[in-house]
Amino acid sequence: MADVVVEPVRQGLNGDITIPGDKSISHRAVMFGAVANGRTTIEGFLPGEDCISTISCFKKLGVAIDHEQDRVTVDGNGWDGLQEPVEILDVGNSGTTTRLMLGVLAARPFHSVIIGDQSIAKRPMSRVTVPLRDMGASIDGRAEGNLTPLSIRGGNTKGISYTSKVASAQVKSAILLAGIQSEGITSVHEPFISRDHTERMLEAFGVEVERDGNTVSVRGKQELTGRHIVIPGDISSAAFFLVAGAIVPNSNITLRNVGMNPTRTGIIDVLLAMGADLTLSNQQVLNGEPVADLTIATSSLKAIEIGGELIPRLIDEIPVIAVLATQASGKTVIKDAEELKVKETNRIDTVVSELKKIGASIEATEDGMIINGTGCLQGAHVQSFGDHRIGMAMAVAACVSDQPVTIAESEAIAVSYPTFFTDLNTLKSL
Ligand code: SPQ
Repeated sequence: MADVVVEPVRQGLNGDITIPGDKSISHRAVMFGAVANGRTTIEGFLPGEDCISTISCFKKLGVAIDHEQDRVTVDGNGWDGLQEPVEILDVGNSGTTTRLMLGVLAARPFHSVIIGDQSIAKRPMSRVTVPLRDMGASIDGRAEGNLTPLSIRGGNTKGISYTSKVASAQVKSAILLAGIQSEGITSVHEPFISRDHTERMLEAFGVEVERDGNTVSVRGKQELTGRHIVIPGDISSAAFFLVAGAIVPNSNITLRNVGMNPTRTGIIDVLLAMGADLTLSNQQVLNGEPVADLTIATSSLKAIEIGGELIPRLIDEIPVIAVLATQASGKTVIKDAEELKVKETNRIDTVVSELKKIGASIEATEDGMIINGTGCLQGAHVQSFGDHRIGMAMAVAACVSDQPVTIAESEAIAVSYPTFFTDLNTLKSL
C-alpha cells in the first residue's frame, strides 16, 4: 500500500503533455475486436490496469491478443470464436469490463464465471443482470445475481425493449451487446444520454445502430468486421490537469489529443461557466470521435450549480470538480449525482471526507455535495480508498495546499492513468 507525498506547486504548472488513451474506448476496442471477424489493430490504447483486465479476460475466452504499450492486435473469429473459459474471468477493479462482458456472455452458449476485487464485489450488477435474464440468459451470483462472483450460462437470447432508470453507458452497452447477438430488435431507453462510445464504435465495426432521442436500437444477429482503431486521449484523465491548470497560480498548460465526444465534455462546460481561461485548437475527428488540444491558464473562478443532464456528461470528473470548487468564489452545488454512490467507492462520502481533512468547506447531500470556495487548503494525510479518481483528485488538491499532502494507496491511480505523476512532474519542471 504505497503512500505518496505531493508537494504544493509554487512556480505554476507549465508546458504541454499528451493525454493517454481513453479508458472507455480502449475497453470497447479490445472487446469489439475480440468478437469481430478478422484482425483489429489498435493505436493509442490505454495500458491501465482496467483495460489490461479486459485483455486478460478475452484471452481466457480463446481470443489471440498481442499487446505492447499503446498498441494492440486482436485476431477475432466472430461471436462463435469465443470459447467456454476453463478459468474464472477476473475483471480486477473494472466495472466496465464486468458489465460489458456480461452483455457479451449472456448470449454465448456456454458457462463462465466473473470475479473482481473487493470494490467490484460491492458494486450493483442487477442493473445489468436483470434485463439480461429477461432476454433469456441464466445468471446467478450473490444477492440474487446483484453481486460478484457471477455465474453465466448464456445463449438463446431474444431482443428486448428496455427502459433504464439510470443514465448508464454500461447498462446500455451490455444490453446492446447481447441484443446484436439475439433474435429480433433490442432497444434501450435512458433518462439522459450516457456516453455513446459503444454506438459509435459498433458503427465503425459495421453494425447498424439506430438512435432516436434517448433511445438506441439494434437489430439482432449482426456480425462485426475487424478494423484499425485510433483511440483519442481520455478527457477524464485530462480533467485532473484542466483543473490543476485553472487553480494553480501562474499556470499555462496544453493537453494534446483529448477526446471531445459531446457525451463526455461536461467538464469543459463547467470550467467555462466558472470563468476558466480555456481554449481549443487542432480540432479533428478520429474514427468518429472528435479530438482537440486544450490550453488552460490560471484564472479567478466563480461557483456554479451542476445537475440534470450535465451529470452523466461529467460523472467521473466530480471528485476533481469538487477540488475546483474549493478555489471558486461562492457556493458550488452538485446535485442529481446519486450514481456517485456506486462507483469504485461511494464518491460522495470519499470526496467529502478526504477534502474535509485538507481543510475544505464541503458537506455531503443525499444526491451530491455543497462546497464553499474558501481558497484555503492545508497539508494532511488522506486516503484514496483504492479509488484512482479519489487519489488523483487529492493530488490536484495538494498542488494548491499550504503544506504537502500524503495520499495512501496511491497505486490505485494505475487503474486509469499509470503515468499521472510523470505528467504532473513534467508540468512542474518547466
Ligand atoms: O469501469 P468503471 O470501474 O465503472 O469506471 C468508472 C471510472 O471512474 O473510471 C466509474 F467508476 O467509469 C465508468 C463511468 O462512470 C466507465 C463507463 C464506461 O466506460 O462505459 C461508464 C460510466 O459508468 P456508468 O455506470 O455510468 O455506465
